[in-house]
Amino acid sequence: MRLLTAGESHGSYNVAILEGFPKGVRIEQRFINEELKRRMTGVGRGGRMLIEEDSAEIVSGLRNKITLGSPIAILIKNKDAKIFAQASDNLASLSIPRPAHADLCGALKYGEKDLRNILERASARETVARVAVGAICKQFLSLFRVRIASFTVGVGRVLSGVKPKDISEIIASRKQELNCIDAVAGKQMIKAIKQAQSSGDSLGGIVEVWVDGLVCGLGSFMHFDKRLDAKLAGYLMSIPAVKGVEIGLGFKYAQERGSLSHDAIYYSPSKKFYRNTNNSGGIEGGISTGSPVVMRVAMKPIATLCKPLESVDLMTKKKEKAMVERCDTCAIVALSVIAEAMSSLAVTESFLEKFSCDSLPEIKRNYQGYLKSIDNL
Ligand code: EPS
Repeated sequence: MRLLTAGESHGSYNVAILEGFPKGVRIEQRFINEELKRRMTGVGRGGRMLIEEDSAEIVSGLRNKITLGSPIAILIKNKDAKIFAQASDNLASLSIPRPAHADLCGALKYGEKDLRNILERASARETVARVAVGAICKQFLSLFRVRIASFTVGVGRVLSGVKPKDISEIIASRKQELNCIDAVAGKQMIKAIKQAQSSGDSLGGIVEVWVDGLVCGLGSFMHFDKRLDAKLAGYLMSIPAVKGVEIGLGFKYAQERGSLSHDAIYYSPSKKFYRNTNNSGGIEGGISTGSPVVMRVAMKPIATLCKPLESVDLMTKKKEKAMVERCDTCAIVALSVIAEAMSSLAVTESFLEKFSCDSLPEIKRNYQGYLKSIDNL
C-alpha cells in the first residue's frame, strides 16, 4: 500500500489517497467520522477545534460501500479555510519563528520569507487525513479480529502506573475525559493541563498503543525495512511532535538481565506455543509473536506558546517574542487517535505483505491456510 496526503492547515481540504488497499472490503464512512471526532477531543485543545467539524467524504475507490481495489481518495473540508490555491488572501506575512515548530528550519531550507508558507503544511492538522485512512485500515483488520486501542500514560510529569489487563480495559478508558485508565492520575493530568493553560504554557505526554489479535508471523527479519517494529516505530515517529517510541519494555529492557526479562516459551496441545510474559511487546526478530503489540509514544509539549519564547525576526534579525496565532495546550488525546491510525496503517501493510493484497476472499483463504499450517507445525 501507499498513502499520500495533501492539504494545507487552512487550505480548502485535507486529502488522502490510499493505493493498494484490497478489493471487497466493506467500509463505513460513519466509522471514519467517529475516529475524526475522537481526534478533536480532549482537555487542552485550542480554538480551532471549536471551529472544525471534521468529516470525511470518500470520493473514489468504493462502490456501494465496498472497495474496488482502486485508489481510495478521501476529502476532509477545512471550515477555517483562509488560503486558496487559485485566489489571493489578505493574510499578513509572518516572520518570527516559533521555537520547536518547523518555522525556522523550514524557512531556511526552502528559502522562504513568509513563514505561513511553511507552517501551513507543517501543522499537525495534516493528521486528519491519516486518521481517516487509519479508520479504513481498522475496519479491514477487524475482519481478522485485530483490535487497536490506546490510553494516556502521562501528561507532563503526571504519570499513571496502572497497567491494563487486556485491550478491553483500554477500550473502556475512552469514556474517561483524558483517555486514562487510572482515574486518579487522569484527574491530576487534567489539573496540570488547566494550570499550563492559565499560564500560557503547553504540555506533552505519553500514550500507550496496543494491537491485539495479530497472529504470529507478520513482518520479517529478512530485510531491515520489513521488520514490523521498524515500520511501526518509523510511522509513529512521523507524527508531528513525537520524540520517542518504545516497544514492550523499551528503554527499561536495556537495564534488565536477559534471564529475568526475556519471554520464556511454553507449549501445550490446546494453547500451542505460548508465553506467560510479553516484555518483547509482541515482536521478536521483527516478527509478531502473537502476543499484543505494545508501544509507547512520547510527544513533546506543543510548540506554539501563548506566552511565547524568545526568537528573532527573519526580516530585521532583531530579538522578538515568537509569533502566536492560536494555541493548543496539550493534544494528548489526539496523539492517541493518530498513533492508533499510524499503527493500523503499518500493521495492515505487513498483513497484506503476508497474506496477499488483491481481494478479501483471497486474503481470507491465505489467512486460514496459514493458521492451519502453524497449528500443524
Ligand atoms: C490542528 C490544527 C491547528 C492547531 C494544531 C493542530 O489549527 P490552527 O493552527 O488553525 O490553530 O490547532 O496544530 C499544531 C499543534 C501544530 O503543531 O501546528 C489540528 O487540526 O489538529
